Amino acid sequence: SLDMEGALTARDRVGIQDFVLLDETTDAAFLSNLKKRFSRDLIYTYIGTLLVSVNPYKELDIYNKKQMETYMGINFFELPPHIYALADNAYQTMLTEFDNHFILISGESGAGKTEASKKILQYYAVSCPSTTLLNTVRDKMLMSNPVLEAFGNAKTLKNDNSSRFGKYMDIQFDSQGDAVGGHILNYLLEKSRVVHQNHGERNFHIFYQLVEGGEDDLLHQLGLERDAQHYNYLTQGECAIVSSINDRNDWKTVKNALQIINIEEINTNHLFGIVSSVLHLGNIRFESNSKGQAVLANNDELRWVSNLLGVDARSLQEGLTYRKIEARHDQVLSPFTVDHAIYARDALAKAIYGQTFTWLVNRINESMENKDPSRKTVIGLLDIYGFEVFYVNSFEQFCINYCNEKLQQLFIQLTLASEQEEYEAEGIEVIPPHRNHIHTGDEECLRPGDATDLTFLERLEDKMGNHPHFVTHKLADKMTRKTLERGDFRLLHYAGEVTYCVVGFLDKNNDLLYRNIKDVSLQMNIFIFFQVATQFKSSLLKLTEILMAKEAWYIRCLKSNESKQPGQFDEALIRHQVKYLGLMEHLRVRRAGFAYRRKFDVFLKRYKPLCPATWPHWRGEPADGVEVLVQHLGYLPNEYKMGRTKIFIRHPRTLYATEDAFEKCKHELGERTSAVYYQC
Ligand code: AOV
Ligand code: MG
Repeated sequence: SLDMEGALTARDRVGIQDFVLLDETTDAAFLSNLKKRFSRDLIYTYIGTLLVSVNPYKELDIYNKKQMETYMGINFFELPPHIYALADNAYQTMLTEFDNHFILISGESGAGKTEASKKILQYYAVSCPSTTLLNTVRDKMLMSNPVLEAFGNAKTLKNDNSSRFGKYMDIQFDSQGDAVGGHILNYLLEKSRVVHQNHGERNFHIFYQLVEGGEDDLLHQLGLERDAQHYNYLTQGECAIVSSINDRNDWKTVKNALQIINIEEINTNHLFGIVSSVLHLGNIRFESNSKGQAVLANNDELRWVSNLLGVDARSLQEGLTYRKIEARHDQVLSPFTVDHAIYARDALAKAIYGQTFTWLVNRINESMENKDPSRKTVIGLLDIYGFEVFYVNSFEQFCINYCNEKLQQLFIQLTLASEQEEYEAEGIEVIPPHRNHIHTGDEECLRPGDATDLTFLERLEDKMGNHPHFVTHKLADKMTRKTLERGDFRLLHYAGEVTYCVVGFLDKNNDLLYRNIKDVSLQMNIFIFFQVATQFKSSLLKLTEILMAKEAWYIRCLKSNESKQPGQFDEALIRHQVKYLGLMEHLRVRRAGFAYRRKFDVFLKRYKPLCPATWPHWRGEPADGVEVLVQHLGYLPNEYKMGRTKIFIRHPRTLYATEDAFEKCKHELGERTSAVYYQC
C-alpha cells in the first residue's frame, strides 16, 4: 500500500536507527547503514541500548535546550537515537531502581569521547530538577571541564584537544534526582609533555593560554614574555598557534571557571606562579666548565623560579648541578655533566606540573563535595585517553593503549555476562552464543626491576617470547615481514599493532628525581612517584572494581576520518574501528538470543493502537495486555518469550513488522497518537 511505501521510504532515507533491526549482520550492511546516516548528519545509531557515535567534525544543531527537553523522560526507542536518550535512560533507571550506573565512553584518539562526556554532563545540568535554588554543585561540575582540559589536554597529531589523562567522574544524585555532588578520579597524566613535544604537537593548553591571554600586569608579575616562542618548553613541536584553538578566549573561560570552583584569588595567583615557574625552568641553560661540569649559563631564570616557588635559590642551583651522595655519616656533592643537569631540570618541571594537576583535581573535588550525607545514587562517566599510534611510540602510548585494552576486556566481560544474567533474572533460557575471544596484551611487561631499557627488553623477550601478540626484532621478519630496530618491540593490540621504542621506558617508569632535587621539592611539598606503571596498573584494577559494581551503559565513538574534516566518511578507517571495538560481535550476541526486549508496559503503551482489545486502554495487567496484543498481531510461539517484566523478541524482523504496522497505523490514527518515530 501507499502507506507501507511511505514508511519504507522514511527508513530508506535515514537508514535504520538500531542495528539490531538490520536485515543481515554483515560488515557491509553495517557500514552502509552507518554511512547513510552519517551523510544525513545522523551521527547516532543504537545497537540495542548501546550507542554508536560517529564524529561529524562540525557543529550540529542537535544539542540545544529544546532537544534536551524533547528527550527528558521519554522511552528510549521512541525518538531518534541521541546521546541525550542514553543519558536520560540511565538517569531514569537510576531513579526508579535506586542503583548506581556508569557510562563507559570508548573509541580511539579523536573519536569524540570527551565531547560526549561533556554533552552528558550538560544534559544532566539542564534536565535534573533543582530542589535548591542555588544549585552551585552543578555549575562546579560543568566548570571543572574547562579547568581540567586546560591543564590536562593538549594538541597532538591525532586531536587538537587530546586528553592526556584519564578521567572518571561520579555524579551524585539525591532521591529526588537532583545533582548534589561530584567526584573525579584522575589517571596518569602524561607529564613528559611538559618538557618534550613531538613535531606538530603542543604542550598543555594552559601554558599558551597564560602567555597569550594573561593580563599585562599578571605577566609582568610572573616575569613572562607575551610570546610562546620565547619558551623552550613551548616551541619544540613548532606549532604554538593552532587554527582551531583560541587561547585568549580559553584563558578567560578558565579564569572564570577557577572562580566558580571556589579557588581563591591567592591560590589562583599561586597556581599561575607555579605554571610560570615551569616555563622559567625550561629556559635555564647550562654550560660545561673546563672540568666538564655543568654550570648555570643564565641566572635570571633561576631567580624567577626560586621567587615563584618560594624556594632558596642556592639550594635550587645546587640541586640542578650536583648530585648528593650519602657516604656513611657524610654527604658528598658530585657535580653533574650538562646532560645530567638538563635531566634534573626536566624531572623537576614534570614533578611540579604533575603535583599541580593533582592539587587541582583535589580542589575541584572539595568544591563539588556532597555536603549532605543522606542516601544518594551515582552515575559515573568514564572518559580516558583513546588508543593511539604514532610514528614513534613510547612509554606514554604503552600505558594509554594498555588502559584501552583493559577497558575493552571489561566491556566484553560485562556485555556477555550481563546478557546472560538478564535472561536468568527474567527466567528465560537461552544457549550462550559463540564467544569471540579477543586477546589482550600481557601485563607482565609492566613489572619493575630492570637496570637499563635494553635489559628490560631482554627480560620482556624471555617472558613474552612465545606470546602470540608479542614481537621482537628477532622474530619480526618471520612473523610480520616488517623489520624492527634492536630497541623496539611490537604488541598486537586489540585495536592494531603498535611498535614501541624502548628508549626511556625505565626512566619514565621510575620517574625518579635526583636526591637533592628531591630535597628541594620537599620544601614545596612535592610528592614523588615511583614505578608509574605499577601504580597505574593498580589504579586501573581499582577502577574495574568501581565499574563492576554498577550497571553499565556504553557509548562507542568512531572517528570518521584522519584529517579532522566534516563530511568525510573514511570507510576503511571506520570498518577497522567497527571490527576492533567488537561491534559486530556485540550485535550478533544481541541477535543470537533475543534481539529485542521491552518492559511490558512500555511495549503496550507504544503498540496498543494496533489491537482493538488494547486500544485506547488496557485495563488489566500489562503482561496480559501484551499477550493479547501479540496474539492479535500473529506472533508465533517461537518468535517471542514472556519474561517476568519484559517481552523478549527473537528476530528483529518481528519487531520490524510491528513497527511498520505501527507506522501505517500512525497515519491512520493521525492526531490520536502523539508518538513520533523516524522523526529525524
Ligand atoms: P577524544 O576525547 O575521543 O580523543 P574529542 O572528544 O576530543 O575526542 O573530539 C575531538 C574533536 O572532534 C573535538 O574537538 C571536536 O572538534 C570534534 N567532535 C567530537 N565529537 C563531536 C560532536 N559530537 N559534534 C561536533 N564535533 C565533535 V583523545 O582525548 O585524543 O582519545 O585522547
Ligand atoms: Mg578526550
